[in-house]
Amino acid sequence: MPADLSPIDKAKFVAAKRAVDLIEDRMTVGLGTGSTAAWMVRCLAERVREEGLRVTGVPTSRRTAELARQLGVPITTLDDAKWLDMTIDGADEFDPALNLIKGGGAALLQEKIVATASDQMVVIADAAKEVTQLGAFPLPVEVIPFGWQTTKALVEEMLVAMDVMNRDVTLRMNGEAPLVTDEANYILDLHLKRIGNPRQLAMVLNQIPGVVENGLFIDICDIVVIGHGDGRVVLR
Ligand code: ABF
Repeated sequence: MPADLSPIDKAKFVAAKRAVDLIEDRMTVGLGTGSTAAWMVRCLAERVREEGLRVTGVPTSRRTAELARQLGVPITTLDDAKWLDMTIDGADEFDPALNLIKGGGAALLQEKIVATASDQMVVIADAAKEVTQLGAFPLPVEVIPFGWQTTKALVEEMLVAMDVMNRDVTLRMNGEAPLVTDEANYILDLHLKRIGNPRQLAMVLNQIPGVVENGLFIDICDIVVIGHGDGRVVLR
């Protein structure tokens, strides 16, 4: 374990390392995005270097692809891989049913496609990501830039129709301009505080014209590897 890690980084590192230990030789593995996933790529690179592990990674963002290249993890595209043995990725929140909120890193679209195209999804998270009910973290929704303000208004109308109490919706910015995702889309963040029915909300959101995908991962995650600041790891 790297020296002088803060408790939060130690939690992320031990979760990432434990998940990487699940990877078997010749696997094709989805490589998630975010700081916890970055620890996973580093641990995977060490197994490739030290053990000669034969693995092919499918990155879920340009920044993960760049990190994997820098560290010598072989990568390919989802189109070439077609199906994966496993995806290891971070999350912003997970609930007792292992439903997730993802997208804080603005990579939710490729993350959800890659995770869905995997036999198994393993989430790696520090303990603070565990919640009893999703929603405290603003729910990211990826929308096309064309008519985004209309799309935002339709999302707000839908929230009213669903009797959602807190329904503040914001366009995610990158400085003075809207943040643009790897797929050249925008992100709306829904500040809902709590989500009573994640499954229903996920379905309804994706019916709205202009919405590409949302950050609710329902029935996709198989295992959560939870890291603690004291170095403990718990699997859910
Ligand atoms: C990514 O990991 C995003 O979906 C999620 O928002 C993020 C969590 O980031 P971190 O690991 O840095 O807390 O997969």
